[in-house]
Amino acid sequence: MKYNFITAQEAAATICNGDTVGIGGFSSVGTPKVVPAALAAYATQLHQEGKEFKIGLITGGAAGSQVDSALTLAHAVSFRTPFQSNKEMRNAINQGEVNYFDAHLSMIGQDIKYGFLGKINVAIIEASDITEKGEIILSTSVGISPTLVEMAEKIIIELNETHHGKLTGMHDLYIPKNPPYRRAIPIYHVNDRAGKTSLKVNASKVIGIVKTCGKDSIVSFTPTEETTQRIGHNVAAFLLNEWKRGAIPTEFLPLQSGVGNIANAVLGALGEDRKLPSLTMYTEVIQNAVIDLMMEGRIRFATGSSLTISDDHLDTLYNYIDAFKNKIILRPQEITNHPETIRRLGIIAINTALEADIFGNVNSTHVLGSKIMNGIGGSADFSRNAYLSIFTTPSTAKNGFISSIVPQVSHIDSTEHDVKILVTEQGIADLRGKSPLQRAECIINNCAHPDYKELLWDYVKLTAGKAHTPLSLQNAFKMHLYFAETGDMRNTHFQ
Ligand code: 0RQ
Repeated sequence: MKYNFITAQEAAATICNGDTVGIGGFSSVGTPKVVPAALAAYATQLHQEGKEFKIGLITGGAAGSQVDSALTLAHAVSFRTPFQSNKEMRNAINQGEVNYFDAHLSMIGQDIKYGFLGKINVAIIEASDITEKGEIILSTSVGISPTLVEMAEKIIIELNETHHGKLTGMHDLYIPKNPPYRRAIPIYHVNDRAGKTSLKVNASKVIGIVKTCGKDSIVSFTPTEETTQRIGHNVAAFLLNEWKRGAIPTEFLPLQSGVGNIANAVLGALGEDRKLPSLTMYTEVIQNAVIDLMMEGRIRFATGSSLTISDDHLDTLYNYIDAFKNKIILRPQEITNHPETIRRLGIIAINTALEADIFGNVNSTHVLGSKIMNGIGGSADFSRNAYLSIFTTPSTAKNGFISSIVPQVSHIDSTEHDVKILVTEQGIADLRGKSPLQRAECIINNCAHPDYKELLWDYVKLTAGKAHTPLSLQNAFKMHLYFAETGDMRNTHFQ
């Protein structure tokens, strides 16, 4: 081993006020465990001494509370990108303390390499092993770690001994060159490999290695509720029908699914359906349901940027690690989410909306158009380029006081041009080949909650037949305004 061992505190003290720090990991796994906490403590100490200390924080995706909560509570973050799903960070962003820019996850590594985000002063990366040659074997995720290691001026490695010897061979680290030297990405099937299994490091940049042994501590999702299950079954029924009528090839196409209960329910329902062939996944996040379905032989291969699985599922994976190494590849998010591979492989993308409008525009990120929830994540990387782009949402939120189907979304992440299918627990709206008015009719009939159907029809009638898109500028956000004023969208009156 050619690097020095140092403590987390020693590592943190090498980071300076104003530095841009890139932290490895993705979807809260494979993220450094102890240096971010030491950095938060270091920031607090400097603040107590009356010194300024804030960093710019770039990650692959969600980073976990040991990064976002700790650094936010220490008031140590000036800007944040590209994704977070953390209560403290969300509050700090919405209160204006942290400048956040929400970005497509396929593009953040590329933006760093193009120099769009300035210098990366420090990269903090979790490794499961270091090879004889000093190369890094990443741990439970890849994210943007290869790019951070290449571009950062200084590198801190957390060596997580929990994963020692287990994950070697599971990664495929290919990063496209910058234009004009970029070539086609040589991935034609979900299980193709294009790069190396370990990450070469410029040893002179390595500050040192900090030893850790913590697991990622991902909580299992709550058992699925009835609404979630109905959404899952609606998606499965739709896909089964598409497959039966030949609109999806006999061997099926690779799936991408978002994170959370709905994604788990969709996968569960698809896996249960024995009429379908066994499935493959080309996705961002491999979660518990994928491991369960692999054990049952219902998923034959999965590629993603992270193993976002709970401890018991990680134990299962490690118990059968040789078998799983033939069934899983972890790749950089630039590749899992790349438009080229998504379109070439014909991905069926399933993502979640906060709200959708009657034309099929989707808001995944902003409550009432202004308060950030998480971020766009990879949802639009996939929805824009997928073979079939499906968005799911419960038809109502907040005990029915909010309709998730509205006249006009208050913020747009995926546009009507990219959203092909909308699914709620009420039903399925197939938007392909439909005009705006036909979309409105289909979405209200099939997806809106019965409490809101009449209201949405009232809105459509205001301008239907008078323009290409039945939109009333005076009334487009009335449902949002009535919710903000009265706490119930059902009180809305259009004029
Ligand atoms: O509020 O937390 O106070 O209970 O929003 O909603 O129903 O729990 O749904 O956890 O699946 O998150 C779109 C945010 C959905 C997520 C989003 C309130 C609701 C609740 C959360 P509470 P649910 P989920 C690739 C895929 C973007 C990134 C992405 C997301 C809270 O899926 O971040 O797709 N997607 N990544 O009550 C006001 C509405 C609301 C609403 C729900 N219309 N108005 N509040 N809520 N609808 C993977 C990665 O990129 C990593």
